[in-house]
Amino acid sequence: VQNQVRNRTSFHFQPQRNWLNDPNAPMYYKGFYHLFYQHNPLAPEFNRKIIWGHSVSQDMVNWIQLPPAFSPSESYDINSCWSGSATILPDGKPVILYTGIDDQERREDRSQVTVLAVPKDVSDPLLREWIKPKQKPVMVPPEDVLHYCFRDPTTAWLGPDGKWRVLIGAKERDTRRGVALLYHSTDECAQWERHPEPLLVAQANEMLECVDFFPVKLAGKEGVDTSVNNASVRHVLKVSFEEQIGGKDCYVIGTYCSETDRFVPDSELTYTSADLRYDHGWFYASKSFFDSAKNRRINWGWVVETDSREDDFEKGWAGLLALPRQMWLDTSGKRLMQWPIQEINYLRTRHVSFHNRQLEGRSMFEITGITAAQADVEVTFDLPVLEHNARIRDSTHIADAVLFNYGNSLGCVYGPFGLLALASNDLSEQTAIFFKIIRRGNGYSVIMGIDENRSSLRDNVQKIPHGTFLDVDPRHEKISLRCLIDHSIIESYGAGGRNVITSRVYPKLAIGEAAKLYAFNNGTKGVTISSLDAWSMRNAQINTNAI
Ligand code: DQQ
Repeated sequence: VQNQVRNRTSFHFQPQRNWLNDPNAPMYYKGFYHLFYQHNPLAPEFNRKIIWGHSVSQDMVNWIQLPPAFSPSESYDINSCWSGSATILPDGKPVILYTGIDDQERREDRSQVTVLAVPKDVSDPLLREWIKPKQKPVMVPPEDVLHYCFRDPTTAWLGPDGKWRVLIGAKERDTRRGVALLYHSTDECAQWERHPEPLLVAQANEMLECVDFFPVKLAGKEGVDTSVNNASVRHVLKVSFEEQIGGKDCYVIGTYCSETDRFVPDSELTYTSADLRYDHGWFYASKSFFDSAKNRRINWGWVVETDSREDDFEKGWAGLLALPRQMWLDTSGKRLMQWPIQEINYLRTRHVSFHNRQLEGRSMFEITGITAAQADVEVTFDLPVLEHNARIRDSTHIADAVLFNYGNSLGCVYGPFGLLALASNDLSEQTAIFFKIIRRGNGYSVIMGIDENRSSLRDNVQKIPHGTFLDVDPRHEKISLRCLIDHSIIESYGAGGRNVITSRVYPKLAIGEAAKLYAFNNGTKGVTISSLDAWSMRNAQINTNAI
């Protein structure tokens, strides 16, 4: 029943109704995963009284909705409770630091401050009630940063000197540079003192939103607690910066010295397409946490609606979270890997599978036997020996927009090939998740893209091609793809999670049982599907039950 509501998802996290944006303070506590989120409970749009929604789960797949954790109540947060993070103290008690918007009359005068919150009853595994124990904020914007650009405290970590550290994203008043300010606390997050040096100074006039900072192991998929720092880890610093359309979660990998509190990234953030990104589609304001129950680092990100405000009011909801993704360092050490947590597989039901099927040039076939609007698909493509062929395009002369546009690449040799998801009977609606091979320099590169252009017959929906270079060498590796299709969202993981693209689409015809799935090849050369496994996905219980 749930997914019959227009374009509503069936296994992605969202409140029952109205508005959601950033995920906040994910944590594991006494057998439960807790997830908080920026929420307007009154309408499917962002407003000036954002509260913290709160849900709990035992598997991060099915969620129970609890009463909101924080609402504006004090002079320091009366105009919204904005984003923040949780920290588990050594005695096991959690604390939360979040952003309060204070009580100044005029919007431009309002300050962003840091608020401390603690559970009322730590013996309650559901942490139903939270209190704000302080009469005043624990941090206010310093003189040299803009009072309206000082927000989103990270999870705190403990240094070898016994002091806690936390980062706040800010923008300098004079230079307008984005900075990640570092603070120290000697008393378990209740009082904070600014460290003279920011951990990161961005060479751009961008406010750094929702900064995240955490260690990753040099080898293996295991995660570590945020306070771990030794020779077996590196550190990741992620910033979210807004753009005209949507926003980007970009990151750098580097070395963090706890003694000097210096972070030396391997590369600089450039604020261009050269930066490492968690996701090349719609994915913003993400936040990770260490899951101590299963020793892994998990990241949650917000996926915005890209239909119109009118559509959101008609639907009665707006905003969802991408599936929780486990993150670890790639064996190259140069990027993170991401993969939906294994618990998502519990939703898999009806299964179809085949091996070694030829996908001729300019051909397509339907993948039947599953619910194509609600599916998990894993496919691996095997390429023929690449011939030196002048018609393999050379990317250096082509702008990104063309490069990643599937409609413009019909003349290619190797690709575009891939999946057509959420396709209508007459193919007037379809979303292509595709690969194509181009010649670049002396070698070959694989482009992974998603083209939303034909995803919906509706107007007033943003339809954008997304794409990136897939980090594989097509002469030596097969090309694998996993797509999680859920009515109005498609999450695509290339090469086992080296590159990810999340897309929003709002089909009018390709809904429910009418939606179809195809494998296609628009290139002139054939490719082989060495394996394809597709499953129908069950509905998850997402906040359908409230306590
Ligand atoms: N959303 C929050 C802010 C944050 C922004 C407000 C990022 O705290 O900077 O809802 O999406």
